[in-house]
Amino acid sequence: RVRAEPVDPSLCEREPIHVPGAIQPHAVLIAAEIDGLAVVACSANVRDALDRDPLGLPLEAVLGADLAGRIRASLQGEGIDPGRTVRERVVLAAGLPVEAVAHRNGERIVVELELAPAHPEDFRSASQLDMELAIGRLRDADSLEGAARVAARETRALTGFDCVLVYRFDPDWNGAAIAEDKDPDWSRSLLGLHFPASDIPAQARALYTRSKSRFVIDRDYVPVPLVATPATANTPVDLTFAQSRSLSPIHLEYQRNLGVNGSMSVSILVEGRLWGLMIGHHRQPHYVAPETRAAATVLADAFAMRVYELESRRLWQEQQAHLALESDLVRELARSDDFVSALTEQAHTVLDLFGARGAATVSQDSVRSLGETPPPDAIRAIAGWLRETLPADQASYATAEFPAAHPPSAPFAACASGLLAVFVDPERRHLLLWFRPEMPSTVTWGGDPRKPVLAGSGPVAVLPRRSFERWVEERRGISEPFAPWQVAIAEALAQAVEGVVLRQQRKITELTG
Ligand code: BLA
Repeated sequence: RVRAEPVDPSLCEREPIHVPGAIQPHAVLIAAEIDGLAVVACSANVRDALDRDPLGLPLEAVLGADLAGRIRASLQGEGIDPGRTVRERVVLAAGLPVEAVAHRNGERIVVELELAPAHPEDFRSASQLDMELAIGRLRDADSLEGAARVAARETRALTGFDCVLVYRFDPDWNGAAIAEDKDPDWSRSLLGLHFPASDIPAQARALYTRSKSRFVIDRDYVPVPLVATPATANTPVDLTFAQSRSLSPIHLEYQRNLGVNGSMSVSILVEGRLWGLMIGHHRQPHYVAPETRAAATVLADAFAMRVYELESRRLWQEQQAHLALESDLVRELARSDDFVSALTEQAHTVLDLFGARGAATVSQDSVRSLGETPPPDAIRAIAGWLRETLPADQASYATAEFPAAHPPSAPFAACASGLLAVFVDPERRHLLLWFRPEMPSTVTWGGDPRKPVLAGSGPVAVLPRRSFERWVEERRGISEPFAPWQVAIAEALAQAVEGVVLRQQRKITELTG
């Protein structure tokens, strides 16, 4: 039934997960027009919560004048942010207590009525004190790793999942589980494993940047379709912000393969960018009460702020240290006629910059190198290649995969997988180079990342891979990347060097002329 060859992963990105046309069965959903508040769509299970068919009726008639009035007051009008919500516990005409959550999305108001489950797991919801303590512990954590461990532990204590992971995206949207807190009885561990970008495709990441959490109570639920009035049947209800949105069947299959039933993912947004996810896994169906779900997103937010603090502090310290080094070198340059000796023979040298393990200066054809670098001939060849290939208006070059860019340098991958180079003068006679070694990099993936997708038959056209066996990839010829601020410092230093070169030239002209 399943063909085993890989299928174009962009298939995954085409699934319109914001308009699945269905919700999870623990809720009832009603969508109304923003203007008249007439109900234009509802989930097929409305009778679980309401005593009448709401299609075509005004929201007042369905939810009562009080609740409809409050929804009108908060969500109607200009300039309301999409996703803004009104949340209330109400008793509907049918006599059932429900949690009502209404939000605005474009020209519609979406109301979700959540019924308490018949047999909720006995899980106490978080008190304010619990939250204060948890946030305090996050604040006390002094490293990113430490804060991630605290976040996983506190989120698990709060939500009761068998396992909570902190999942961090890399710049290419692959990700890794950087912290894990789990039930010791569950032998499976995903800590440290990497997963390819296609496991969480682009449209899902975009949705998770706008809407912060997803909870699945029971993976094997039967989705409840939405039904619409004939007039609106062609404009599907956008469920981007709906808590009961039915998740992609491909992803539910993925969770089946992972041995996960009840689940959660809460967005970790740092400076508006999706930095990672707080992922919850349960081997059984798992109900998390609405207020606890809200508390979990507050914790994820607190963690995100701590991440921002720790990362900015680390970056600031690193940059300060570099600026101090740079000004030492510039001071040496200012009192020198020979930029090579100013940069390579004093107390501080170019090798102290950028965590490089090798550095070199090229002045005309003469090479001076420090630390672990390719031999002088190879450096001359690199300089020649840079002179030829860099566009005239580009003074600097940085890569973390130099052997791929310049195959003749492949034999030197051990010391020169990363290269940062900057020209000193417009004529490109002189340049400065920094080398970074190959990362000692075996990446352990949770499954073979080259085979993410299988073509399926039946209702699901593509299927996620089925194996999460550790799959070790050896990466060759890749270094830690150079950061843009490091390139900027290299360029500034090259400008100071240009001053020395010009001074030197003037002296030579004076002497000879
Ligand atoms: C969504 N994929 C997701 C989500 C996670 C992952 C966390 C968020 C949804 C949720 O709340 O559960 C992936 N889960 C992981 C990873 C770990 C984990 C990496 O526990 C590791 C610790 N997925 C595939 C392939 C496709 C795919 C091949 O593997 C496409 C063909 C699709 N994943 C996919 C889609 C979604 C998704 C479409 C969106 C689900 C939704 O929100 O509707």
